[in-house]
Amino acid sequence: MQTYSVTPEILAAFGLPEDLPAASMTGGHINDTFSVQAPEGPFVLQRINRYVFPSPENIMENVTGVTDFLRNKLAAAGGDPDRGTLAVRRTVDGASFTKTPDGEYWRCVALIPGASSHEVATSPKMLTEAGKAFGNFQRMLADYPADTLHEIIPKFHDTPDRFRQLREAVHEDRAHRVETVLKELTFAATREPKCGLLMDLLRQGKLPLRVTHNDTKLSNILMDDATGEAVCVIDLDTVMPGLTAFDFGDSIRAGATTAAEDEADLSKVHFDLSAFRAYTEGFLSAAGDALTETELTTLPDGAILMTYEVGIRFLADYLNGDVYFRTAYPDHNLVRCRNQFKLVAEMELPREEMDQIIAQYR
Ligand code: GN1
Ligand code: MG
Repeated sequence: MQTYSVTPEILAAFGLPEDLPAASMTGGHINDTFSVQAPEGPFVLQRINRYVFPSPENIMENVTGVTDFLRNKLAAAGGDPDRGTLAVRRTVDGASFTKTPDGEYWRCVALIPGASSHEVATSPKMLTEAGKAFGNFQRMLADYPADTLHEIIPKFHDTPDRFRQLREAVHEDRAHRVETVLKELTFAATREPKCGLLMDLLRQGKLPLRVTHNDTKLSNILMDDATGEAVCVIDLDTVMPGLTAFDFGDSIRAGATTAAEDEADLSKVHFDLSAFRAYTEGFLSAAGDALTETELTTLPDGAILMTYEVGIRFLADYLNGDVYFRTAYPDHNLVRCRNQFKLVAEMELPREEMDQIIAQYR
């Protein structure tokens, strides 16, 4: 796999000293991320993955549009725009990204000091804070002009279409791995008949389209190191019109679990109902009033479907030869798939309990 590094030209483009050493930051599965310490403060530099995002220009238009909007709202409410949302640094020419001679796109945001992201929740409070952060994010963007947003990845959370892509990957069997995943394919196929629930309700006009984040995993929130409170929602690449159940569901997938997304020992991977409760409390306290009855009742469906969906995406990428998600070892995507399917199986059981929790906090 090709590796990329921060060059003096990239630093110069953003008006930063050309000799700053860059440290690699790990975490995301898609972009390449580095931090630098400039005399005026710390910054994050990121190469946008062009395989996943064919139009980085459109991403940056969305990201600057949304962050400028949030900055104004936060300032008007007496908040701190530099902590409440990302500050996109412009290049010396005033652009929101720079393009290197080899055609790669790089962007730069100010690093928010004293705050970190977390792969796994270490306390219920962390999840309540995460819920508040994404609930607020959705509420603050409720009057964002949605028609000005580019649809960055069409059908991003269209689960039936993701299943179609899995079927295509099976058919092509590019990495010659189909024989080794028959059990996983059966698990996926058994649930396919029900995977269109949210898209069907959307098509029937029973669920409203909102401006959503679409990648609401716990690690896409910065938490204050001192107070444990949520500071800021990050990774705005997939902000697009979407459903509340996508954002709620993807957070439950990533937060209401007892292990990391790529834990290979499945005996450690469990759906954690108390974590579901903690997140729901935070999310509904921030976004609850604005949600319709059908949105509220489909939140648990969102949790199951987002977990199923990313599971089949990991599986499809495994079959395609690991071309989309960054992997650290040959079976990494398969391990992630099995981990997510284990969660799906456990999430399908306590439906009544989930409904009760939602009823309690709405
Ligand atoms: C990717 O960018 P990152 O690593 O936060 C993916 C999400 C998946 C997630 C699984 C653009 O998110 O959809 O849920 O991995 N983002 C994209 O960890 O495909
Ligand atoms: Mg991302």
